[in-house]
Amino acid sequence: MKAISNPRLFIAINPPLAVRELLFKWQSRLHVSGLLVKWVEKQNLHLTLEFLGDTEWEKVEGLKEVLSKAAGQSSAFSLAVKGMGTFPNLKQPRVIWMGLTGQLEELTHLQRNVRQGLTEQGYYFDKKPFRPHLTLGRVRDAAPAFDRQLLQEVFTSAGAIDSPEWRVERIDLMQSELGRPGPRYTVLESFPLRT
Ligand code: 2AM
Repeated sequence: MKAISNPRLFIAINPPLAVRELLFKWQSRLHVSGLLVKWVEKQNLHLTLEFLGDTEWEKVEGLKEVLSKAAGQSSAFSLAVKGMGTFPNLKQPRVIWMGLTGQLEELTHLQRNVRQGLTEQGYYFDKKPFRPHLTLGRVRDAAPAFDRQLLQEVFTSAGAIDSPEWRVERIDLMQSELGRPGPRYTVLESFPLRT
């Protein structure tokens, strides 16, 4: 039975377990940084293409059509994890993320197709450029005591890694249910890219 309240939705690329294991290892290198971080759980690590937020159930079928079309207009591509950083900056880190390398143009093309399809359906997004990343954690309290040098060192070594590529062959419409101890993400439907 469908829940009555509006689902909170986003569109994501979910990397395979081997990639999530790698991200998890990098998370653990920052555990001694002194930052108080809510780390993203291993099963939840993902790349967000678009965040939709609360969406009426009645709109979900239309949304699926848009996503199916956008995915079908994009070819499968390869990505690998590389680099680490913080939003908005290293001085006041709020989000700790890992970056990507590989076929980034294809990724950007896919994200543009998704956004365009959604915009045509009346969804609105702010104009911030797409900065593909995999969020590792969100800083709860940027205590002045955190070890910025350690952070910088870990970021530098993450910039030099040679991680295995994975093939992105689908995008997922995700539901996020907020709760304690953290959010629960469910794949509502997957949409294959052109292979
Ligand atoms: P992220 O990709 O930087 O982690 C699900 O909540 C996902 O949607 C998160 O991973 C999050 O960002 C992304 N997102 C983007 N805008 C958001 C917002 N206003 N509220 C919550 N999540 C948002």
